[in-house]
Amino acid sequence: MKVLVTGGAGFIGANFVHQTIADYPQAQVTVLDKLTYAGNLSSLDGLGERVKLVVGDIADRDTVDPLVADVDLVVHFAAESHNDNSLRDPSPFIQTNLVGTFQLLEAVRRHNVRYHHISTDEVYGDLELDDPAKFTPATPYNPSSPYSASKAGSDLLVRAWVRSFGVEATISNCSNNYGPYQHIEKFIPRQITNLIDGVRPKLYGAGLNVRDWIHVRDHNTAVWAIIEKGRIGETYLIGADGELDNKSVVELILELMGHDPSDYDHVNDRPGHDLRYAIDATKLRETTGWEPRFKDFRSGLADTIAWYRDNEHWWRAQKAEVEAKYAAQGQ
Ligand code: NAD
Ligand code: TDX
Repeated sequence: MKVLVTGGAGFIGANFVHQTIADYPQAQVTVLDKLTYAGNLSSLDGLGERVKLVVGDIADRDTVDPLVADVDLVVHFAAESHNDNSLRDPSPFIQTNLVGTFQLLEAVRRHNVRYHHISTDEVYGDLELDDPAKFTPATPYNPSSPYSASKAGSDLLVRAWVRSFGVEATISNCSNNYGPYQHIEKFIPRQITNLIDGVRPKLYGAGLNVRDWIHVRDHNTAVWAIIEKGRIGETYLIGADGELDNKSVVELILELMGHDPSDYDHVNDRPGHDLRYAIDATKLRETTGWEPRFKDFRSGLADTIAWYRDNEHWWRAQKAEVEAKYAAQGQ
C-alpha cells in the first residue's frame, strides 16, 4: 500500500506517519511537505526506508501530479493551520488551503486515487458557552476566521468533486489536538515552553472559551478507521468528549509543572474569538467502531509536558520569534 501524506512534517501529519509505519507493516509513505515555518524535518527522524520525503508545494500541479499518480491513497493534512496567523495575513491560507486542495483533487480525479481530507470542527463556527448542543455532520457551515473559512471552502471543494466527478473521497472534521510535535505557537505547547523559560502563561481574554481536546494519536486512529470503514462521499466528525475551558487547561499545566495554578497573565483577546467547540462523534463511532484510547486528559497532558521538556532541541530555535509576534499584539 502506497500512501501520499501531505503536510507530513507538521504536527498531526508527522504523528500520522509514525503511527502508520508502526501499525501498517505493508505501508510505503511519501511525505509531500513545503517545510514552511510549521514543518520540521526532525519530526520524521528515525523512520527508515519506508518513508520518502519530497519537499514541495501542494499548490504546484507539476509537483503534485506524478506523486499522486504513483500511490493508492492520499491523506491530505497540509495546511496553514493557525488562526492568529490568518488574522495577521490571510493570503497563504487562501493559496495553500484552497488552491492546494484544488490541485490535489484534480490529481486524484485524473489518476482515480482514493483521497481522505483532513479538516477541522471550526468550519461550523462556534457554540454558546451555555448551549448543551454539539456539532454534528448536519450542523451548517458558519466559519469565523480566515483560517476556518479557507478550511470550510476546501471541504466544499471535496464535496463538489465527489458529486460532480465521482472522486472517491471522505472528509473528517476534528476538534483541537494536543500531543508531541505540535508547533509552539499553539496554545498548549506555548504555555508549556513559556513555563520552561520561566515566563507566565498567557490567557486570551477571560479564558472562558471552551475547546474539545483530543490526543493526536486518537485523531489519527480515527482517520485510519474512516479510510478503512467510512463511506465514500461522507463526512465524519472526530472528537473524544474532551471539553475544557482555556483557564482550566492553563491551571492544570501550571499544577503539573509545579507552579501555583493562579500564576498566569490575562492578555489581549483574539479578534472574533470562537467561544466554544464541541463534537458529537456518534456517526464515526457507529460506522467504524472507533474508540479513543487517550481519554485521561491529565495524564496525556503530563506526557506532553514531559515530551517538550525532553525535546527542547526540537522547539528552541522558534521560541523567540513566536513570542516576539505575540508581544507585538499584546498577547
Ligand atoms: P501544522 O501547521 O503543524 O502543519 C502543517 C504542515 O503543512 C507543515 O509541515 C507545513 O510545512 C505543511 N504545509 C503548509 N503549506 C504547505 C504547502 N503549500 N504545500 C505543502 N506542505 C505545506 O498543522 P497541524 O496542526 O498538523 O494540522 C494538520 C491538518 O489538520 C490541517 O489541515 C488542519 O486544518 C487540521 N486540523 C488541525 C487541528 C489541530 O488541533 N491542530 C484540529 C483539526 C484539524
Ligand atoms: O497564547 C494563547 N492563549 C490563549 O488563550 C494561545 C496561542 C491561544 N489561546 C486560546 C485561543 C483558543 O481559545 O487557546 C485556545 C486554543 O488556541 P489555538 O491553539 O490557537 O487553537 P484554535 O484556535 O482553537 O485552533 C486549533 O484547533 C482547531 C488549531 O490550531 C486549528 O488548526 C484546528 O483547526
